[in-house]
Amino acid sequence: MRLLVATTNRDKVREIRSLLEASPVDLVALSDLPPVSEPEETGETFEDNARLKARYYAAHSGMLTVAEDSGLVIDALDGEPGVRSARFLRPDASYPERFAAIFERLAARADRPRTARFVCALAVIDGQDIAFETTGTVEGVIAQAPAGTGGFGYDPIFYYPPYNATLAEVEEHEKLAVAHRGQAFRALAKWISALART
Ligand code: ITT
Repeated sequence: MRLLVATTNRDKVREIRSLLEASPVDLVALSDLPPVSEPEETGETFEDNARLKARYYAAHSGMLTVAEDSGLVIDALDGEPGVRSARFLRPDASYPERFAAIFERLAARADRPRTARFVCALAVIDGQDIAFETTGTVEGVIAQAPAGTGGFGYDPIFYYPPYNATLAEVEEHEKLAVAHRGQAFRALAKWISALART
C-alpha cells in the first residue's frame, strides 16, 4: 500500500515518518512528485483544512493521501493563532517574533489562564471519499519565556506540565509519545494495520 504524505512542512514529514516507521505502507512525499502549487487553507476548522489539503493532493496525484492541519490554540487569546498558526503575524514572521507577540498579548490579559493546546486533525482521502479521520490534542500552558532547541514551530513556548519542560526541551520520541501529531498518526497506524489484515 502506498500513501502520499501531503505536507510541505519538513518538520512534520520527519515526525510522520518516525510515527509510521513500523506500519506496512510505502510513504511517498510531495517532494517525490512533480511540484504543484499549495492549496489555499480557507477552512475555519483544523478538520476542514485537513480534508481540503488531502482532497487537493489526492486529486493531483491519484494516490491514497493523508494530510493534517495542526496548530496552537491559546485560550486567553480566544483560540488564536489556531488554524492560522503557520501564518500568524505574517506568513514569513520568525518564531521569536511570534513568541514576542504572543507574550505581549498575554500580558495584556494577565487575568486569564495561560492554558493552551496543540491540535492535529488528520484526514485520509481515497479518490473523493474520506477513508479515515481523527484528531489528536495535547494540553499545556504557554511558558513565561521560550526554552529549548528541539522540535519546531511553537514548541519552545509550549510547557507540558507532566514533563516539567517545554516540548522543545525534550527528546523527539518523548514529544511524539504525548503530542497531538503522535496521537493522530498512531490512530492512523492502527487503521492501516487493520486494513492490512483484511
Ligand atoms: P502543510 O499545510 O503543508 O502541512 P504547514 O506548516 O502550513 O504545512 P499547517 O497549516 O497545518 O501546516 O500549520 C501548522 C503550524 O502549526 C506549523 O507551521 C506550526 O507553526 C504550528 N505547529 C503545528 N504542529 C506543531 C508542533 O508539533 N510543534 C510546534 N508547532 C506546531
